[in-house]
Amino acid sequence: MRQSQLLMPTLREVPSEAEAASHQLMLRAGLIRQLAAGIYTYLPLGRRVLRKLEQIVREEMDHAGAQEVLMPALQPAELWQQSGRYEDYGPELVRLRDRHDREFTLGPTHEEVITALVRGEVSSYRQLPLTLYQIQTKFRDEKRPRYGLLRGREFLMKDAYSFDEDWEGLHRSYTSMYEAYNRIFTRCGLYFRPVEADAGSIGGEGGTHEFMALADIGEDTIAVCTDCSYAANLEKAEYRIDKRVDVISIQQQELKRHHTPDIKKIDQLSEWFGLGSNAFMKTLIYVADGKPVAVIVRGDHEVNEIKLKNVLAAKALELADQETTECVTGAPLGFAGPIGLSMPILADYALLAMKEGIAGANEQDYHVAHVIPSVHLGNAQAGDYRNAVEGDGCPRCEQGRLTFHRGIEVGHVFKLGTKYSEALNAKFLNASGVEQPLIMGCYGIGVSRLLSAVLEQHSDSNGIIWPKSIAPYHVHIVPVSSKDQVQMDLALQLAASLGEAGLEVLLDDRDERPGVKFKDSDLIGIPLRIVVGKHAAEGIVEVKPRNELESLKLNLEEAIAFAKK
Ligand code: 9G3
Repeated sequence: MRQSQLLMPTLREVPSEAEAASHQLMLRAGLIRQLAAGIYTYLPLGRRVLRKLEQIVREEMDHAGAQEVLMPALQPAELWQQSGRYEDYGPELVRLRDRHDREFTLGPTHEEVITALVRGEVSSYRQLPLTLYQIQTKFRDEKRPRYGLLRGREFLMKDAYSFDEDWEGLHRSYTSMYEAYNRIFTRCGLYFRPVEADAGSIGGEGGTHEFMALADIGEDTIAVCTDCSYAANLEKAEYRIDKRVDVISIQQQELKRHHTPDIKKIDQLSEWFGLGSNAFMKTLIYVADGKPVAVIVRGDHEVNEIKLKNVLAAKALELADQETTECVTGAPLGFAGPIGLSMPILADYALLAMKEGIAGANEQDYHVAHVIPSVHLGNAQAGDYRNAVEGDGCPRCEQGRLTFHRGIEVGHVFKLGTKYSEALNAKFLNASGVEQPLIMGCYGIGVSRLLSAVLEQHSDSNGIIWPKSIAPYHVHIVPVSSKDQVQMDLALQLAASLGEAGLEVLLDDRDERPGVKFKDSDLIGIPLRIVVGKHAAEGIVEVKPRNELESLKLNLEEAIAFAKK
């Protein structure tokens, strides 16, 4: 490809609106341009990379026995009403009306559509197992689209759906997809970890894993064991419940009220009492499906609202506002405590392991000391309601400790069970002639997000360093002077030979100063650069891999051999 003809508008400056490194690189290297917030056009270079990512996904899906389909983006609202999800989503679900005023959604995902399709085509166990997938544009009207393709409102997803006659079959389909995901992300040159995750809104009965690309910009936090293979999204991460009781320095005595004027936060309390944050009991009032509930964790821990929501099996869960808190505890925020509450009390294991602690007195400007869990919290529902913290013991092995990493979720696999097949009446006749609901799994990869994740991990101060498997071109031929006929002839000869060898070549035939050419070459990150300069007359070129500092002086056939290798 001649670069003088390629639409690749590189930018010298870093665009101010781009915060993430990958977003800056995609704009500067001319891979994408924004049409509207969270909505992008892929320019030729970006499209070439996206197509290679799709191709890797396609090859591994086909290798795993999945069959490719393509479903519509426009989905009748009736399907979402049948699955009961139409009301579950707010403004994030794009809704529209057609010319006959019938309601549709622009699909954020396709459980309903694929289940309705299979309902009509599969009726016997002989047709199972069946896994169908598509690579298609999804619409989710994110409140705060950001970081370029990392969180867009229109994005490319590979979504697959498996159908089995029983849970053993689902386990096999799930395992097959899980292994395919490991191959896909490895082939893309991504540093990633599969982690145990929370099923979230999609529901489903049996387990789910997320594939996390390790990157500081990642919105997710994952807990990884130092010793064993345990890894989990912080939303779900467990830890070894130590039996030891945390002894704090104050002796056991009767409850003692302390006047704590306007002292509400743990750090204020810690200073006021001269004790560590783990000496306090933090009481938070939530409203779960309209009912107040008190959650108590140790002062140095945070409530994990996903765990809380799962334990309560609540559809709606939010922190009580000031007014509600005052109404149900008798005190404003910051003075709530476990003693004297007339609502369910959920106490975290680590809090119950405290010998005693200081808690709010349910009275403005007062706290109470010497609260003893075994004495004052006997009626509390013990559980795991907190986020793991770094250094917690691993829940799976004896010695390991949890370390935290930031991650970008690039894949998510779910065991759905019968949630959608029952809601949409997708059944089959089993071997005994009995009608059963199909057992489903669903499996997603954010293909456009994957492009960003790769860029977060593969760049240096000069620009992109593409993994060879997904680079837009394999070789970048850069004649130092496009006006020099000797150089151009050699460059064109080299381009032709490499093209015949099946390599994808970009030739910088622009009439630009060498410095500009080399800066652009580093920026767009094609794996191998071949400079045709002053030694062209002797047939010598300079070959330099993008991720190495030194270049090699080689003759033409050596350069071609090097490029092929
Ligand atoms: C919606 C909206 C946003 C959503 C969903 C539905 C996420 C929704 C979860 C999934 C689960 C899996 C198949 C591929 C893998 C992921 N955001 N999810 O269901 F209406 Cl607005 O999409 N779907």
